[in-house]
Amino acid sequence: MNIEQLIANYRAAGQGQVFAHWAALSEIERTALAGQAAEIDLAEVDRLNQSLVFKASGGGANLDGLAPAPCTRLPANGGDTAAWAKAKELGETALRAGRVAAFTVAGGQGTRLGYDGPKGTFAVTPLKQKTLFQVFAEKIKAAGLRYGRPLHWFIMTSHANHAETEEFFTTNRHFGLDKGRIHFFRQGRMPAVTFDGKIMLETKSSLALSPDGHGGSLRALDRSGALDLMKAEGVDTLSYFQVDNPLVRCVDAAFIGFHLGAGSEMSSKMVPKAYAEEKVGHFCLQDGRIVVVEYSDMPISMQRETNADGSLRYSAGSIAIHVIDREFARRMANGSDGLALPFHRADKKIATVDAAGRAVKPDKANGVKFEMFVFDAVPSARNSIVIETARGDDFSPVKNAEGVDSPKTCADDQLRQFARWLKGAGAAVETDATGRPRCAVEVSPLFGYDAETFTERWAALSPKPAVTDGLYLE
Ligand code: UD2
Repeated sequence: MNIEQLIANYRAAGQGQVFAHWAALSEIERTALAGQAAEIDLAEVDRLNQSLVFKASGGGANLDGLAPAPCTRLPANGGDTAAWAKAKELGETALRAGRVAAFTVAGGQGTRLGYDGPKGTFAVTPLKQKTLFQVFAEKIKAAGLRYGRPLHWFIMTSHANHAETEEFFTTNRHFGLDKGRIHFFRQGRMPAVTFDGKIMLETKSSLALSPDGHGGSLRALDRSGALDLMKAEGVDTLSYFQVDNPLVRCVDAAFIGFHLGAGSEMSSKMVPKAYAEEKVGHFCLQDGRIVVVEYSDMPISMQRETNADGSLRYSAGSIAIHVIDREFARRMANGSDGLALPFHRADKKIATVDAAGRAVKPDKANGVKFEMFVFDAVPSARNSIVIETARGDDFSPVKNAEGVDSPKTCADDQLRQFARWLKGAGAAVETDATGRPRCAVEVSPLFGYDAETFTERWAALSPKPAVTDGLYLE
């Protein structure tokens, strides 16, 4: 499309302000701005303005007829031990057949942590200070060795962190993984709009663009050719997790087995919420379908509702770990069958320029960003299931610089896990009342990545090392 046509389209859509400083721009700046403007789907922006921005309710979640979702309990909490064993076997068969790939969403901006760099490059382990990416790489490598099939690993980045992420892997020689099996691709971007629906500029020659949310991963998998690559490689199942959670079992045979056994298109893990106000989504049932209601969308009174025994009624917390069927991702991505992820509105402080082109740093929200959430695909999935996992085995994210979900709480949770494995294998470990060992130890995922693999390796060690400060098992 030529530039005159592009500008005319923007004017016709009531978005001519995007080119307000055109006359003052250099040729290079004009090309950059036009390139970004051409990326935007103006009809989509208009639909979002009508449905989310101009509505006083801002498109809040539908809470009609919600009930807690059914879920498969852990054997320790009354689940069927034989069903778990069967699921594990089924998952292991799929892993041995090379049907499963790991998938990390790493496109977020990580503003809360205050870390300036791709979040996956943040150091998290207690002793060796391994980065999030290294922890995942070692878990993925260990699973490949155990099942005799190296896994493909898909990593979604953003425009802002793509190059730096790739470079980090190159510098670290892909942590010993086959680089031909690591696939980076960028997620899409959405423009921010003012409260009256006008697309905002970040500078005179650039739009205020931001990542389209982790839900953008489904579109990005499709657009980037990742789904076709998976098909060609015989991969039909994606093990999805977030970059901020080093405790996650990157591939979990039992979870994969439950998903495949149920003929599910998208399955989820849950942990019982630690307390009513915990900031996780809730698995609920609505019109016979499983849905996820984000914490910010569920009234606090509802989050505090209890059962007769005092336990939380909506206790199934979403920890953003899913198994996704490849062809389901494709259907959701291209909107066939009328399926498409909805956008959510987030009011934010957005750096912009004033009419004279001067930079403006607002001190309160001045615009709206649009994001898709991957869990909004759950209700569209056939036979969706939710299984329980133990928090200590799957979830301790790093989100904030201090307090809850911080580097400190995450390192402590890793230490507790290592101590549990050691104790379970018969080693003497001194711990405090919370199960945190008195000395700093670390277990490489290549030594053991769950209680079972750890116990096997520990049993084979002779002589066994004393559990003292600085013990590293690799
Ligand atoms: C998310 C879930 C919450 C709970 C929690 C568990 C939402 C809205 N809420 O909360 O219910 O499951 O996680 O930890 O998701 N990301 C991208 N691209 C984007 C935005 C995010 O890749 O455009 C990635 C990001 O890198 C991170 C993950 O998605 O790995 C989570 O993003 P977040 O920190 O915005 O989610 P949070 O903590 O609000």
